[in-house]
Amino acid sequence: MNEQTATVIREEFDRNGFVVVANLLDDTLDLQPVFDDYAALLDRLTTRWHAEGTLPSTYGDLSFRRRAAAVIGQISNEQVAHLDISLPKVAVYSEETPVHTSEATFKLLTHPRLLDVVELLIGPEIYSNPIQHARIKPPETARPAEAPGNGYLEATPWHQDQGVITTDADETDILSVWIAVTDATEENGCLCMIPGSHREGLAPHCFEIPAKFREKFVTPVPMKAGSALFFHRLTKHSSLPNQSDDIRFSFDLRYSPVGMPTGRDEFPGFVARSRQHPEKVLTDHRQWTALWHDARSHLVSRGQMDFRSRWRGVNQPDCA
Ligand SMILES: O=C(O)CCC(=O)C(=O)O
Ligand SMILES: [Fe+2]
Repeated sequence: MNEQTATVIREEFDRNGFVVVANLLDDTLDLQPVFDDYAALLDRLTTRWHAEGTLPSTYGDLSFRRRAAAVIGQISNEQVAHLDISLPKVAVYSEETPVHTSEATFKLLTHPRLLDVVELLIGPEIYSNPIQHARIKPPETARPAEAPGNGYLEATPWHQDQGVITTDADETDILSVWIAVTDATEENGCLCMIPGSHREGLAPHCFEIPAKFREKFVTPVPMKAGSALFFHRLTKHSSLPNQSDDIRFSFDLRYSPVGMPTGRDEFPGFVARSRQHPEKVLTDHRQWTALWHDARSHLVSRGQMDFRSRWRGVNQPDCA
């Protein structure tokens, strides 16, 4: 990245609280392996769910995108968790609680061009923060009316990412990175941001940030596949419903400076880049998988979990 591009990215991020970097990832080299990985995962899952009787068909004759739309439209929240790159937040863990870690996704998380932009915004000591998700949003029309609500599949309410972490990490400079794996459009549920809202402090979160804390200009942020959106932990954002007939596939990742609280202590992160201690950088996706499996075993041994929202007991007048 040349100095001029770096300056433009930094200035836009400082001014608006977010910046889109187009063409960061390559269709063939970076995104296709992710599609292949998820196609194989979906194939394994549908075979199993069909055999177990929780899915009427394997939808095996459909393309990955059609198949994902048909399947994800009708499965339970517990089943959706099999597609995520984080453990779910649940009350009780078992060794079977799903988390999908693969070489393809690890390469995305540690992509040098992505980390170059992260370095520009939070410095060269970069920790891959475990607050991360893969979201394959099916068309709204593929979801039966009685389908259980699931935040990963629907329009996302207005929030700030700092509003969903634990308070011990409030001083951590957590950067959010949203990667478009398919094109994200206003029709299929792209993100919406409020420019400059990262300078307004943390707003109360009820079901979402109340309207009076976001009476500002809202910008939808359509993105081409392979682009990435970098945003501040205080930038107010939401996403639109998927009203197309195709999936909207994205990853949202977080990075924070090495050595700072991550805001989700129970889950594992890793050093993604370090100038001070290059020997501590994790480079093998199998080690990443092992970190999640170890964290899961630890959670199993802890018994009942209580992931309390920081907004429990929030000031009622703000939520009225
Ligand atoms: O992808 C979405 O719909 C919401 C993403 C989001 O809130 C985030 O990346 O922080
Ligand atoms: Fe968010």
